[in-house]
Amino acid sequence: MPVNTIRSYINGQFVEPDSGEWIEVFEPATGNVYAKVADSNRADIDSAVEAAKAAREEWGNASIEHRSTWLKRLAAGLEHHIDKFAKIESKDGGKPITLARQIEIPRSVLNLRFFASLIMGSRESAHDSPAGLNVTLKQPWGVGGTISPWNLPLYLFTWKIAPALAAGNCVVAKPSEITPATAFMLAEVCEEVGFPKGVLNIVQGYGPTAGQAIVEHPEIPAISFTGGTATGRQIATTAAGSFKKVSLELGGKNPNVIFADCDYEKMLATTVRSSFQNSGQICLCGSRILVERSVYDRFVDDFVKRTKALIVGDPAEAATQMGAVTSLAHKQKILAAIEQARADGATVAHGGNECKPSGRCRDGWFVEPTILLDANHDCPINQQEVFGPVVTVQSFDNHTDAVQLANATNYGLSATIWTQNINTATNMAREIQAGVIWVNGWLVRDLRTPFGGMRESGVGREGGWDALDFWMQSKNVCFCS
Ligand code: TXE
Repeated sequence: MPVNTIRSYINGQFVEPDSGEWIEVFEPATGNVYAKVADSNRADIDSAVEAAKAAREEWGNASIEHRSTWLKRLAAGLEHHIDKFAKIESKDGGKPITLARQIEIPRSVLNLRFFASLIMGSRESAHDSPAGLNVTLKQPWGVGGTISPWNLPLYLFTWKIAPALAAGNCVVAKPSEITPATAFMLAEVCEEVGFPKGVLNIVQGYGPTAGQAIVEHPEIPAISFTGGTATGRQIATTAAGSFKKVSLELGGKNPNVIFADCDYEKMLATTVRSSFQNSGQICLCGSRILVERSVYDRFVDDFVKRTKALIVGDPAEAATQMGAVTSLAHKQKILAAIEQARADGATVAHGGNECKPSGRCRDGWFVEPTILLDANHDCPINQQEVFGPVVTVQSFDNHTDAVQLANATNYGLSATIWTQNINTATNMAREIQAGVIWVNGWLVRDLRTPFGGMRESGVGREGGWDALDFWMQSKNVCFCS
């Protein structure tokens, strides 16, 4: 599977872009171009929609066993190449190979298997009354559009296509132009296993061209998007005009609330992960750490020590714990956010600069894991998503204070609460405005649970039945007495 010319996959064929143009693909750890990806336009999206329309009847009307079996075959094909996928995911996104191999690619396999299994338990409902018998059918939309980001490329790509396909839709899927490689490799797996043509079409390209063409296409009634809040707003606005159904999973500025009575060791180890895993480029990272005043000094000392010990460097090395950030533009955005925070009065307890690992990564895009103190709760560093290895630490005095700080942004994706007091945990969980809350842990995911944000963190929920429901529309049939 050499990855250097990344074409789109439409109707079971690898195709060159209509424009004849290509986009450079960089390896973030070295700053070098290593591949080119198709710069697709509206004509390519039109072809993909035509292919999906031609396949939708057979796929949508097929038995659930049929669809489930194909998804499981795709999962098995992906699993067979798991090491290659992990290697390329690490190269494409700058993430540690261990993270790709142990978490992200296995989770991509699981996404396909999970929805292949869940659909087998699907059920429709009936309501009987003297006036008639109502049967509610769940039918696929036909053609679905998915648009996924660069931070967890295959993980989020499969998280979207799996429920859409399981529910009986044919899909036009656009991965991020920044990390297109593993979606392309999945297309190769489709070919290898003989996945039905036209059911999954993967169109590569930029957001404002290929992505926007998906959102505007009159024959795509439902769209699932994960990405930045500004892009989500634009998609929602465009889609509203034609009453499309949208699922939007957007940014976060998640609080990590630490009470003095917590299991300190577990909290400390987890907080290092929830701050810096994947260089902080996970929408669920806890970027605002709120600490009860009585343990604030102790926490800052210990947290800085643990963060200093993180191994930052070549993502291809098994020991590396933090790799590069995903693009040069993103590195500059992160560094600018740190500079702004300094100007706003924040002090740097650790990091704050780009870093230059030696050897092959000396020109790569790396940012030190950064801990900022003394930043006011309403300044940009505590209000805007940085999406990099940057956290702030603030203190609070009591429960009320903690809730106020936790809710003091426009986001509402996730939160973590560290305490051994069940009443504190229960009340905080009730009062914090976030769609996903962990008590004494982080990133513990059960795929059956609803996943998504409140406020500017999104619209709708993914995961389990919520995802399958999104990809189907209800039709009630009344057999009148
Ligand atoms: O994401 P975009 P960007 C946040 C994070 C980051 C910021 C910007 O804060 O710094 O967003 O990142 C496609 N119509 N998150 O600009 O643009 C694009 O091609 C249709 C949080 O890189 O949102 C890609 O496939 N599609 C986040 C996808 O949208 C469009 C993950 C995401 O890119 C489009 C990523 C358009 N007009 C960034 N414009 C999370 N929630 O996990 C772009 N795209």
